[in-house]
Amino acid sequence: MIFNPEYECMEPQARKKLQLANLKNLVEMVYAHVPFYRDKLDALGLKSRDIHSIADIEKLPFTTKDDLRDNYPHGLRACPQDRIVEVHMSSGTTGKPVVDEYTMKDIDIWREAMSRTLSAAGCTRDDIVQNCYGYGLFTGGPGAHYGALNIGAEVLPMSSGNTGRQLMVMQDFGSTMLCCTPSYALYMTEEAADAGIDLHKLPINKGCFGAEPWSENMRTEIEARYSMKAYDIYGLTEIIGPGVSFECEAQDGLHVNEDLFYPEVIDPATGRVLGDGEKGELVFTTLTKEGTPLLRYRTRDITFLMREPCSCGRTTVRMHRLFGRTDDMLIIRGVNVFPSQIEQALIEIEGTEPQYLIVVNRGENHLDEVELQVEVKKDFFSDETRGLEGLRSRIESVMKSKLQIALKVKLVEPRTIERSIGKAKRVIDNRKI
Ligand code: DLL
Repeated sequence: MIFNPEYECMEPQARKKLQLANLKNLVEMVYAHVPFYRDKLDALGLKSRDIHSIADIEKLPFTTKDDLRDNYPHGLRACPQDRIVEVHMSSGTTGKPVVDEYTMKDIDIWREAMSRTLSAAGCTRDDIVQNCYGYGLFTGGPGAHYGALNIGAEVLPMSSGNTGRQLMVMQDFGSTMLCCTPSYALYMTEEAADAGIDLHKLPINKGCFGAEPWSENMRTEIEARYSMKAYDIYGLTEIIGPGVSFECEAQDGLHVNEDLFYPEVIDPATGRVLGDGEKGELVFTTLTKEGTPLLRYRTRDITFLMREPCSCGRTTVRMHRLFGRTDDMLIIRGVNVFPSQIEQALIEIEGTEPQYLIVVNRGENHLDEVELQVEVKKDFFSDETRGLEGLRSRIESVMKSKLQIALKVKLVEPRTIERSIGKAKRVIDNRKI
């Protein structure tokens, strides 16, 4: 179902006009209220009157994740604090998270974007939506919640984890739609099999899965194990959360809510804007946001844009499902983990060398498993086993508290991890997705 045909099926020229008007407003607003942007625009000698067409967006400066961190927590806010009604965050390299601050209008934008997203997957007011994205600072839970409420569906705000209870509720309440990470959706099928629950007999028939990379193979598995249609949904905290783009029934690329979030794809090395079909780094400009609006935010996600008409009737540009990221961020069970965070934590632990290797596997239960191999200092290694065991569990608990994920630590002898004269290889990602 198309939630908002007026905007989703808009004639492309009319949409361009709307985007241009909103872009000019945006430039004016950030110039007036965000010193960071005022300085950048002044350095380029740019004002909103210099924007004559949407293509002129190329004149504007990029915003990077580092810019967000440097301006943590409120430096990019474009309105007074008393207009902010909600805040979300996601973790990052230096321990400082990236922050999105929402006004009530921003929440309305998000609700609209997620209503379109869930509707495209077939959600209506008759549905019972089991929302197992995490609720809290993570955007997944609240984003799906707002969208489902707005459609008039019944929401089960489960949050993530407690699989036994998830399965009980799924049976007892007759959930018809599932929202969670794709790896968790698969994990639940294993637990269901162990508990003798036949998912095919349950009313669940569709799901919106995202927040981490997944593949067509994984979609096929999910669809078969639940007897459902599985849709890809994309988003990121900095731009709004989930709902930036979504699949429709054609499942042929993700429709971008481009009246709200203007997409470009650039060459990550040069910053040059690439043409449709050319693979590069995805960049978004928030055209209508008020709390923390962003100009040309570099997502580090890799994809290309498609403008061929879609059989669903929406006229919005589509992005191919993600190919990966330009940086080294790992997404482990939906949580963003940077190798440098691990490095930083290790430096603080006595007895270890800052030499490590992260090995990521997707276990038989479809959940990501991380083994962290850590080199132990020479004098420490000759110590008795009890000391080593203590060190191992200390590292595990430090990592758990810093990264919010559990990983297995394996202590290795000094100088066993391969050295490199160029970039060190810190990650072996064996996940076949
Ligand atoms: O993961 C928002 C979200 C919640 C999206 C629920 C979909 C569903 P962050 O935690 O800020 O926000 O992480 C954003 O996750 O830049 C991508 O690298 C990755 N990502 C998000 N959706 C997908 C997807 C949420 N469908 C980062 N496929 C993004 C692959 C995805 N990667």
